[in-house]
Amino acid sequence: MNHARLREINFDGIVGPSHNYAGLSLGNLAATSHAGDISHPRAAALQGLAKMRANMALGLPQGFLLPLPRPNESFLARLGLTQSDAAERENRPLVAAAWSASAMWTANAATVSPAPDTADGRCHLTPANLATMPHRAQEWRDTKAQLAVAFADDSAFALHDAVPPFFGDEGAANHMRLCTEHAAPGVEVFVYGRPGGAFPARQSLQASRAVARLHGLSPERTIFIEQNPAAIEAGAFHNDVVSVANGRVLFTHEEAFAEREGAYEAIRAAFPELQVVEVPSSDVSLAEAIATYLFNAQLVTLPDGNMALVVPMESWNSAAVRRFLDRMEAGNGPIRRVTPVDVTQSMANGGGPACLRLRVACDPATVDPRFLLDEGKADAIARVVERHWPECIEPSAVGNPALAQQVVAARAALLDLLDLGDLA
Ligand code: SUG
Repeated sequence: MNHARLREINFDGIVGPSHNYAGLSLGNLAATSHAGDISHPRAAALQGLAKMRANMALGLPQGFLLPLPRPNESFLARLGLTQSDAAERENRPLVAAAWSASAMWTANAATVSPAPDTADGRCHLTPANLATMPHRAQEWRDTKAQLAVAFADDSAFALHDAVPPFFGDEGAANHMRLCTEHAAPGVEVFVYGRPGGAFPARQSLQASRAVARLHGLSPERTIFIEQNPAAIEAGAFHNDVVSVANGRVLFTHEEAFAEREGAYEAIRAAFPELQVVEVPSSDVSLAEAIATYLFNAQLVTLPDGNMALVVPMESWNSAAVRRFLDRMEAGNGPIRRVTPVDVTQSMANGGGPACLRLRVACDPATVDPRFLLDEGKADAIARVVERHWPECIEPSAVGNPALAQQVVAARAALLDLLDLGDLA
């Protein structure tokens, strides 16, 4: 099979009109510390679009995925609730779950194994069951429906069901791929958490193994490594909060993995070309890395072959992180360029630049073009967002029928614009 046309496309989640701060994710310190804040869905969606445009300006292909239908009435109905039950304090988190715009973090939409890695030579996608958090566990069927439209070409793609929910799976956020080039077979690294700590370990080893089997990955090029329990304890609820990979490079915090040396050795044994760019705790503490989301950056290969790191403003504005980044840019390592982006609305819920995108290495011609972005489409989406997305949402407004109507109408206007009414 000839994979010469493969390119990495980042599919960013368009931030949905119900974006709010309900504090639903135990162990996600940003989200729990912003619980009850007033959110700004319109600004959030425009920040997301600006990030997509900045990546296109770097010469990178860009796609997007849609917000899921919210509020999710059938989720509430199955719990014996209606919107007005938000008035009762104990029901509020469940009603807020039905309103959550959490599908914006498409790094949790699915695990993706590009065609050169799989037994049948197709790109395999498994939607993540997101079983650990109730507000996220409702996502995967609608996500799958959307992936089925975007990647409908079954000579190029294979789309699976999520793995059964007793095995928590968080998708690409706990998965990394190393390769010399996209067209060549890569080494896929699954990072799981050991349960039993103060915060949930969302990714189970069983789920990672199931995804690897479903995708037909070769055992010699598949690695399972354990996340450092201390990192989960410190708020790294996904591995992509403490490390990111691209091409031959693993950019990681010193404390990301349970057995640091063992992890590097295992990867190197399967992928001798590995280049580790490790940030020592003495330069950036684990707490600072998590607070600033330095590793929740997009590590991308530019058209000239150099790598750039797209970091959140919170990293850029941290003195310790900035010192490290300045040194890295001036050095002779593989990452020579750093660009900051403002995604503060998403960051306040624990979602940085890397959470907002799902990487799919594929032939762009095999993707439904309705999911691919260009400047004209970005302008048109921005106009719909400016016109329909709520300016702000107060926590007490979650459950409000008029706001619910606005949220439903806003998504419908977006689907209409993009000719994606089949996903209504
Ligand atoms: O699952 N936050 C998301 C953030 C996901 C970040 N994704 C990656 N690291 N890839 C989560 O914890 C907060 C929603 C709220 O509390 O209202 C939330 O779901």
